[in-house]
Formats: sequence, C-alpha cells, structure tokens
Amino acid sequence: MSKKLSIIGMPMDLGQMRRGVDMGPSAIRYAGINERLKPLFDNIHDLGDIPIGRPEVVVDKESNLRNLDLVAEKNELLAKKVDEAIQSGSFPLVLGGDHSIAIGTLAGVAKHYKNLGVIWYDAHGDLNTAETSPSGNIHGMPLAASIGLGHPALTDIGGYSPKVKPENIVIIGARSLDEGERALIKETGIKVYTMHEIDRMGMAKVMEETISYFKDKTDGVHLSLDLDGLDPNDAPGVGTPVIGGISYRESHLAMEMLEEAKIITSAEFVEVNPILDDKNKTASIAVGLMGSLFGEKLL
Ligand code: 4U7
Ligand code: MN
Ligand code: MN
Ligand code: MN
Repeated sequence: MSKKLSIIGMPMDLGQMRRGVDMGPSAIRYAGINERLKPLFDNIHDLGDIPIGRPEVVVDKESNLRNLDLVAEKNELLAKKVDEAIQSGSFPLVLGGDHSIAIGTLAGVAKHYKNLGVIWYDAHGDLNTAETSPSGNIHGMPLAASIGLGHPALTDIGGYSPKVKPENIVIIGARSLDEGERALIKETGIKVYTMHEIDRMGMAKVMEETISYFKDKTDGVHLSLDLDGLDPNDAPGVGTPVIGGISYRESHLAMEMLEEAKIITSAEFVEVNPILDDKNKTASIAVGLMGSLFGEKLL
C-alpha cells in the first residue's frame, strides 16, 4: 500500500487569548514541512487551511466559555476533513492553531477505531471543564471533552461521545495541572508521566512503557503534541510556556521510538505561535520532530 500524508492547517486562535497562534500552520509550512517529509511518503497532499476568519470574541453567557459556538463550529469542519483524509487512505497530520483543535481532530479520527489510544504530549493536562477552568479558555479543555466531559457543544462534535476511553490515554510531560485536573486524573486512571517520572526513568523507559501499554489494547494511536510540552528554552514560541520541560533531544528520541513501534495512526502539532518565537525556532523544531516521527534516519 502506498504511504500517503494529508496535511491540514487549522489556524485557530479562539481557544485562548494570545494572538499569533493562528499563524502556526504558516510558520510550520515556512519551516519546510513539505521538503522535509517528501522523502518519507509516496504522496503528500497539503489540503490548505480550514477557514477560521476574524470573528469577534464572544463569551457564552451561560457557560462563561470564550468563543464556545465558534470553536465548536470550526472543529466540526476539521473533524470532517480529518475523517475524509482517513477514508482516502491517508495519514492525517493537523497543524495548529491552539489546542482546542484536538476536539475536532479526535472527532474525525476516533470513529475509525474501536479502541483509539491517545498520547497527550504537553506541559498541561487539558482536562478542564467550564466548572474547573481557571481561565475559561477552551484550549485547556480538549482532553476532557474527548472523554465526554464538559459542555455538550464540545463533547458532541462529530455527533458522538466519548471519543476516547480514559484508560487509553497517556499524558507525557505534565508539570502544570490544575486542582480539578488532578482530581480527574485520580478518578479516571488516565496514565500520566510527569516531568518527575521523565527525569527519574529517562525518556527511553517512558516511551517503552507507553508503547507496551498501547500495544495490545488499541487499534490506533493519535499523537497530540503541544509544543509547550518541550522546555521553553527549546520551544519558546508558545502561548503558555512552563519552565522545566522535555528537551529537544528527549523529544526526538520519543518520536523515533514511536516510529520504530509503528503505532501512530494520526498526529497533530499545536500551539506554535511565531509572534512569541525566536526566528521560527519552534516551528522548525516541530518539523524536525515530524521528520523523526515519520522515519527520517541519520544513516
Ligand atoms: B494548552 C490552564 F489554568 N490549565 O486551563 C487553563 F493553567 O493547550 C492552561 O495545554 C491551559 O496550552 C493550557 O487555562 C492549554 C491554566
Ligand atoms: Mn500545553
Ligand atoms: Mn495543550
Ligand atoms: Mn499552550
């Protein structure tokens, strides 16, 4: 079977408050995604960007969620595109955009799998709901929405819920979890490798465990990589940086190990904000990590 990649840009910035993350897909294209991935696929189809426009900020009166209706509406479009890419036999690669887009990506992906696994590579848990969120920003809620928790406008994208079972989720790189998120992790049994475990065990062991955790029980694994999972020294172009993160080298190793294991069936790289970046460094790192994820070799 030929190896096909569909690139989908999602210039979404409505899930948070810092402008510039809508330019993430452009920054990643500018960093050379096509050239870099070309040797690794038989066919690359860049489907362009989902139209987001410049809507005015609207706070939902009842739930207090910023841009609820728009985030939901745009994610429906993304879900459809992702679904079509998979139907056409392509690997969907989504470029963000703030992390609220994972709601749409997962809505498009999860209907194709009975037991989808999700790797959430992030400094944050993104497990808030309107009730627990300290910010009202939807980019802090996509993982909760995907397990069926939160506002129905978010949980029901694609017309079904939930998308993922908590026991099929592994969070890697966590170092900023809100109170409600910590309670939810304990309650649901979501597996988390915080920075403590990464320091202690090393990334190689963390990835070995993650891969064997998924091997038997999932029929596909989605990688949702928030660039703020990396240390801000390596990836400064993100809206919510948290010091003490995963290094560029450790992240490379993680991607290489996922490639060797051949478990990843869809991916998204999110939260790249070129306005906050240092000469497009963060987008370049994202492209480098994609290279490893898709099988680039040094020799
Ligand atoms: B990202 C936060 F309170 N938890 O909910 C929130 F700390 O997609 C941050 O991981 C969320 O970048 C960060 O607003 C969302 C905050
Ligand atoms: Mn994050
Ligand atoms: Mn995130
Ligand atoms: Mn962020």
